[in-house]
Amino acid sequence: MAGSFGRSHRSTGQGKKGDLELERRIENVIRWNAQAMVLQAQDKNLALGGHIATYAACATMLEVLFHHFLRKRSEEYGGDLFMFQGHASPGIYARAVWEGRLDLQQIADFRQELLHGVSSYPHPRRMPKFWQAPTVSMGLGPMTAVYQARFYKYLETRGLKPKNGGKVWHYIGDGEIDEPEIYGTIGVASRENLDNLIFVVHCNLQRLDGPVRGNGKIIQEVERHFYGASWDVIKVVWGSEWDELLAKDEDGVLLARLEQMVDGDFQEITNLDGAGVRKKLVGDDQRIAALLADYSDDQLKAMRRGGHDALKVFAAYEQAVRANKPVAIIVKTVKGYGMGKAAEGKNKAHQTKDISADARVETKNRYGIPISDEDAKAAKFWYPGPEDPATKYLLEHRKALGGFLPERSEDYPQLELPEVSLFENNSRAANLPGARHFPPLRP
Ligand SMILES: Cc1ncc(C[n+]2csc(CCOP(=O)(O)OP(=O)(O)O)c2C)c(N)n1
Ligand SMILES: [Mg+2]
Repeated sequence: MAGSFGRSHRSTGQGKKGDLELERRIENVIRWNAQAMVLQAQDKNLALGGHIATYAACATMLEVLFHHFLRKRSEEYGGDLFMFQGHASPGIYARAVWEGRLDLQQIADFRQELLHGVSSYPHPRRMPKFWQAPTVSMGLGPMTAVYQARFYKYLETRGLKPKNGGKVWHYIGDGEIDEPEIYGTIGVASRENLDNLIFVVHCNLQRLDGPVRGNGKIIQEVERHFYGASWDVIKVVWGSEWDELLAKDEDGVLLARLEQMVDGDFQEITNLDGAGVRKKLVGDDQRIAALLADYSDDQLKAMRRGGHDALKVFAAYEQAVRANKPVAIIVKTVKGYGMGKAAEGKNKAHQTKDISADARVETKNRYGIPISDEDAKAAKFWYPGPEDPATKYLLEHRKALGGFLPERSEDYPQLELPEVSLFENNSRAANLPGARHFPPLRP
């Protein structure tokens, strides 16, 4: 779908219009290089591991954020904090190379830090000028995000930070959402009215070793938890292709069928061909058959989930940044989206770290990467040059949002710490009658 869309950052006059075609091209280039990074590490037979399927599923979500929403700190703006599923790091690195912030050798040595390669996950200690916040230990990131958003408010209400905005964006997997720290802390966010906090719950229906629910519906469950905790909830379930079809469904028969289907059914649908999808949707209800009659099998197969549609994702973010409460955006995707038959929607997608030579060539062609088949088999990186419209678009959009992110700055007011002697046992209270004296702590 071509056309332009976009926001004008009404509050600041920043931000640029979107071009769907160019954004798709940019995303494909980043997808290719992210995958190549993991495959090159894999091809060295060093048992380095790495993840392809997670970034493949959330690439569109992240790209819409980078092109249109994630704003860097400036004189006028408090700055956004970017926290995400750390095992999707290859996509962030692949973008940073294009932006000229990392070099090719650093990603060629992904996870080989003794060779100065980039770290596996967001480690601010390992890459102190790059990563803003650590994530990956599942559950700890979201909890930290709640308290970080609260801390920004704390600073603002005490006049220590100007009230000039700044959002905490945190992406959370649907497997991760089961970690008890998350539902244990989201109440803090609504109680403290943290309108600077956005959670994007990435529901690809799979965790490390299989379905998240299978016999239930994770998106409904997550929605109930966040509504119950008084958050705003926005769901991004279907791609634009479904709009017309669902509008025609005046009796709600198709909707009822979709509601009935559990996550295991949706996993199955991802693995069926177009005729199979039709059969599964229709069941024995001829009213649904009639609704689908105008759609070819190929069309049915190509109907996307919401998280793979930049327009739907954009619309959700646009609403979220205007909310006056914490917001959870629940986004449905397919794990391993775009990786082809080897991994897309397969229960083993998370563990897919290698891809056959033929599949590499097939992916390269599908993403429109102009390299030879031989280079594709060797998982070579490829980026457009500086004069390419895609490069210009990517850089201009970041410029309009204040600069590159993630980027960690050491430019902040330093607090002078008191001497350790302050804690010696010589306070007035310690000398009062009746005070208990403890032996000094051993170092
Ligand atoms: C506390 C903890 N336990 C286990 C892991 C290992 N681990 C990394 S990713 C992952 C599965 C993540 O599934 P999900 O949150 O659904 O993310 P997806 O990759 O599907 O987007 C696990 C178990 C971890 N990082 N942290
Ligand atoms: Mg998942």
